Amino acid sequence: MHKSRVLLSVILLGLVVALTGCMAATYWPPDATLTASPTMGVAPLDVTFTISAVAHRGEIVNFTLDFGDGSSPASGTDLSSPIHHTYTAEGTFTAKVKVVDDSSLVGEDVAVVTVIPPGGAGGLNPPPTASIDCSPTDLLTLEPVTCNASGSTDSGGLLRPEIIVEYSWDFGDGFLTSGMMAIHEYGDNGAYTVTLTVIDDDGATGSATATINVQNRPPIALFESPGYTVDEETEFHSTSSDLDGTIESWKWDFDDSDGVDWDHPDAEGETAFWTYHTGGIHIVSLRVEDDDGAIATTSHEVKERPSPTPTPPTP
Ligand SMILES: [Ca+2]
Ligand SMILES: [Ca+2]
Ligand SMILES: [Ca+2]
Ligand SMILES: [Ca+2]
Repeated sequence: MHKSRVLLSVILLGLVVALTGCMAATYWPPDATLTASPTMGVAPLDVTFTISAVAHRGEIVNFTLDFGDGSSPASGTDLSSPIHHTYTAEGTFTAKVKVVDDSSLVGEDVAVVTVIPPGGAGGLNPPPTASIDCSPTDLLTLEPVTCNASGSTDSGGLLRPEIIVEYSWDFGDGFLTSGMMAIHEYGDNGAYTVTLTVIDDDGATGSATATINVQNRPPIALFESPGYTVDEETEFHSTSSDLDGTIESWKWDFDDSDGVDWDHPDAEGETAFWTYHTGGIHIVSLRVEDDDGAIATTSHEVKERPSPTPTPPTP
């Protein structure tokens, strides 16, 4: 008898333990889901929160929603209506909802909202990076150099498009232009710094430079050779030119019996005069120097003019 009572007690105890275990297994806190829309935007940012919750036992009796920005939490019993909140300050905020069931068990969820300042201030708009590629970088005056900015990039930052809206160029000689590509010809020699400035859609700027070495273009030596008459003074006129400057000196060699010595020219000046005392073909040389010291020479034959036919005496 005692034995069976003990057995019964053991069985009962076992049932209680099993039942308690089952009840404990159903005593889960409610599942909560918090959704924010939008999750990013420019301040002031209106965000709509929706809460959904499932109670595993009983029902949800209330909720509390902390917006994470120090403002007063929202609370209530109606989970079906969305909750609106305006974030005025920039930053990243973690909103947290707590839902409570009728057994006082709490379910939680969070949603993260990122608020960026208007106008891109505050470091959230990274400035663009300018990339300059000019070719050729060594050239003559009046030859085109092409500069390309297409390697420039803009990192957009949060929610911002990565757009470079303006490319502006300063070629260092007073020539300014815009566009992703720019072409320029320098009118004078020198070492020039080309500056590219890129501007993104938020007004942030980046710049880069390149150095262009422009060489002087030498002059072109030319003169007219009208022919000469023995024992008559003949005028020789230089038609030389310098495309990127001016000609500063003209030296002539007329006497082809003693070679050419530019330290001792036979004449100087744009226009020169010489009298040949012997006929035949003579070699005339002209040496011109531009304002940058570049030199060009030319030589060619001048021929004796045929003797003019004597005018018959008028009767
Ligand atoms: Ca940017
Ligand atoms: Ca020059
Ligand atoms: Ca020149
Ligand atoms: Ca000579």
